Amino acid sequence: MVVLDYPAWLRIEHWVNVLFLTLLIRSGIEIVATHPKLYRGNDSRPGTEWARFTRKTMPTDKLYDTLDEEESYSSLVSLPGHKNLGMGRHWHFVTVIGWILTGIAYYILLFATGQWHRYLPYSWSIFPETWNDILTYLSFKLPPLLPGEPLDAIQKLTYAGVIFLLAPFQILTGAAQSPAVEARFPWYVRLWGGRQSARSLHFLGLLAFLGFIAVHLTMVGLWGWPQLNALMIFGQARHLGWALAASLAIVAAIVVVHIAATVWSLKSPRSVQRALGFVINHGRLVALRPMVSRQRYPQSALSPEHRVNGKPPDSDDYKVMAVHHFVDWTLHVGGLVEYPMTLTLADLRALGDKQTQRVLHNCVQGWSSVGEWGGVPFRNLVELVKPLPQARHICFLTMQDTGRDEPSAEGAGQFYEVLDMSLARHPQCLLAYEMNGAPLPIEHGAPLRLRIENQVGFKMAKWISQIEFISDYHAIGQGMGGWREDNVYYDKDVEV
Ligand SMILES: Nc1nc2c(c(=O)[nH]1)N[C@H]1C(S)=C(S)[C@@H](COP(=O)(O)O)O[C@H]1N2
Ligand SMILES: [Mo]
Repeated sequence: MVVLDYPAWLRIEHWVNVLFLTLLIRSGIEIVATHPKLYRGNDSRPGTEWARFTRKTMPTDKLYDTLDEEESYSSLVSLPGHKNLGMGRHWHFVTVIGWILTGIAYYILLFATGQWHRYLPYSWSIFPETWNDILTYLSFKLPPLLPGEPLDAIQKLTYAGVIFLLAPFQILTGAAQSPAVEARFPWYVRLWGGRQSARSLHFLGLLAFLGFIAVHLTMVGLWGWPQLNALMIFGQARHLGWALAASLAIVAAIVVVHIAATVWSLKSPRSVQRALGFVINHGRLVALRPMVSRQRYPQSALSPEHRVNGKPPDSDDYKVMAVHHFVDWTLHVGGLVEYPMTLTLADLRALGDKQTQRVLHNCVQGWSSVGEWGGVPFRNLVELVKPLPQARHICFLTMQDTGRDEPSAEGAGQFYEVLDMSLARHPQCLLAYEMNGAPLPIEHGAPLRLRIENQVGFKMAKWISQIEFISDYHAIGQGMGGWREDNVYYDKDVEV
């Protein structure tokens, strides 16, 4: 029989977990704040949310976009707080990489050392015992520990639930929100009841973790804080004073990490974006880039109202073109190509091989809609213009001047996004001029927008007027690979 003591690795894992979980919770709240509404299914139709964490009401008489719905939360609850989705995502993803790695180490050690006996019940009698324990706690008494074990029945079941169910549940519902995973395995999203159901469940998982932490701390208080604390510091219930000092020092260190992460993110978001982005993007390119979109949602899945993000060009040039159904509009395709060209909408249609795709759209903010897009497969255009070997990225330039068109946005200048060449030949990389069987509406990017279905929405530039094949993007804008990367510190490779 294994001795269920507190080996050093278990104690270290415990405190590391406190750090990671608290970082995940705060950064997770930052992500929720950007679209503080929860829905079921795949769709985020305004008014269908089952929960909301905002008092804002949206106008019904004019176009608003989902950025207008964003909430600003305090740094006390969110990392870093104050409408910083880009930073929240960086912290969430970098922490989750650490959390998963320590989790794997924890599982291995648990089973290698026999410590799993601590959590896995030996007999069905644990359930009636758990019920008795609940009654005992309710009468303000402490129930008996399981014979020869450090925990009572309900504690054992709760820890088992958190370690073997809740933690994997959060990872699985998190993965179900990755556009690359959704695009490659649509059945996996269905398994959770849809993209928004997965997001809602992920949020409920957060609440479960908060509940667990509250009960855990209460229990430690009830059963004897000094002794249990010493077990988690020294592995034995002695040197209680030193143990207290040590645990206070650890908690202080964790608080310092939180404060440092918050201040760093608020003061110098660009350097956080570069440093954490380096780690995250490498992980992503390995794990998620190979996932190619294969979505074919049925007609019946189409969202009755596809949400909008970004405000259309507010220039007379654009408006005049819109009146004439964009017959005057031209698309310039050039840069590092053998055959630069200028195409009209009619030319694009005449390219033939029109493709339609019914797909799930994921906004980085968390909302989603299902739409049908029709247009030219991007690879057809690639074959036509023949990129030179030096071409490594594609820059999509738009007619949107954000300073003029979206004055409330942080940042100004022409909206552009850069895509890696590796995505250019994806079967569902599309230059769309139609939506749901009709010409592309203005708010969705008329006359032409990009669809790249394994990525997050903001990569899919709307109102395109120019496409450039380039070797390097660092000289464009602020050099981060897109307008949103430049101005709101989003991550560049967004398979998640
Ligand atoms: N030019 C331009 N393209 C853009 C945006 C924008 O603000 N400007 N917003 C992006 C974001 S954040 C999303 S989620 C999608 C939204 O597409 P939709 O409005 O058709 O749903 O467009 C993307 N393309
Ligand atoms: Mo978005």
